[in-house]
Amino acid sequence: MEQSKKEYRLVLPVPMFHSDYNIWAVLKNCIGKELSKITMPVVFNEPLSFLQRMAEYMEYAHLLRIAAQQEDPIERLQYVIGFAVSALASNWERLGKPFNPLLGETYELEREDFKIICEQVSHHPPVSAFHAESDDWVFHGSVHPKLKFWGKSVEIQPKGTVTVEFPKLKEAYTWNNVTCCVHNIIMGKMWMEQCGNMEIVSNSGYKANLTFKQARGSSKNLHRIEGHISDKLKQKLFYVYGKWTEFIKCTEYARYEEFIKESSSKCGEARSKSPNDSPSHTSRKMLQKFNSLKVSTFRSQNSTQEPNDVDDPEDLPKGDSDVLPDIPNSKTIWKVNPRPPQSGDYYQFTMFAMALNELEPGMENILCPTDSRLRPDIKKLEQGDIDGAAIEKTRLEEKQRDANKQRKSKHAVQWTPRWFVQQINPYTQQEDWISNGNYWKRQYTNDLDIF
Ligand code: CLR
Repeated sequence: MEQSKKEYRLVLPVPMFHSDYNIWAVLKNCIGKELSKITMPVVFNEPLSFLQRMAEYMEYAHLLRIAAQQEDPIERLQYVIGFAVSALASNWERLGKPFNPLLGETYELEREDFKIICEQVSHHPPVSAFHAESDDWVFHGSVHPKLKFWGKSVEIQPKGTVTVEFPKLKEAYTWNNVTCCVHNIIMGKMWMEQCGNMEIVSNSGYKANLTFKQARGSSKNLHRIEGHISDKLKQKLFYVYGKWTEFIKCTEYARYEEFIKESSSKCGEARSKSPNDSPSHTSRKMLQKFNSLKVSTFRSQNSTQEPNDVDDPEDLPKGDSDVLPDIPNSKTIWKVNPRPPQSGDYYQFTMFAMALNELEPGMENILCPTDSRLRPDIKKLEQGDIDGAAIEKTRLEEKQRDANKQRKSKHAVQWTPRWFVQQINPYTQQEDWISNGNYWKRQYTNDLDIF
């Protein structure tokens, strides 16, 4: 055990209040609204700001260190894929709404191997920018969550790109975030999936294409990801597969093709022979498993289950399969940390999330006064004071509205973010928010009073 290892809190001060309010009663008045304009009763909130949710991308930051240590750019890309996918894992079962950050709100997090700073750079539309760094990598980007209502579900598109740079290697990787779908917002049990394509592009010439599959009513594809790594000539080099909730593995593309071919031919052979005793039984079974993951039992890792009590087959993944397919000779790039046992009473938080709002000893004196940890409404919810949180939330929102009104008057100073500037990202050639490098100088003033 390293002695210098800091210890962080393992739970929140009090367990959450389990409400059975119907979210639809609130949401039906919000159709067509921007995410930042949806005001929901605090019982639907989790005691974190969206900026702190951005910091959750960093739970598996060690993968970037491993990536930087690789000599082969293809292996580096594998770990960047691992990092990009792992960044989404904490979203599993997290259905509480984080607090909308106030304009100018910041959040910093320093851990053994990295530090990150996030700032709410725009309120309408809501844009959160972040910049994380360590000795051998930089990770930055911005997120503008766009909401779309689709009847029984809501789709959240996190617009914006993210970039990982390895300055010493002069390499950079950029990708887009996939869409997050929240189902059963009218009735039944809400659940979430991540869907769409993620393209991780590197200036090394290699590229990864990943598909986050939609469950579409069966557990077969629930949370599954599949994709490949290709080179400049579009040759597929590696096959990548897994679940954003659990793990990601890869194997040489040729091996994957071999596996598929072998399994299907053995499958054919087996059909003519006795089905159970043939030597190909195992690989045939594997292929079956691989091609159609069967529903067996609900995953037992956590107390909460994937919904099974809705009556519309469109919205009914029968549960997560607990058997996972495996292709021989695969390399595991990333595996999820198990949720803490008390997670179900604490907003389904991961261990990493539990400590995000912790005011560590000595922090009060150095923290930027706009830090999310100092938000009174979040603090109150964290302490289980729902009414107090609601009052504070309303007060902060009114305060923000007044400040905006003042800025709109002719002679007032216009709003400019303090820690980020809007610039063209050299790797994507698109407008992006880039850190001005000043935050960690820790010269904060009290001129922005948002709480
Ligand atoms: C998913 C990962 C992306 C960034 C991102 C953007 C918006 C987030 C979403 C993530 C997770 C789910 C989320 C959403 C905003 C609101 C929604 C927190 C982090 C919650 C579940 C609230 C749902 C309530 C609706 C029914 C209005 O990279």
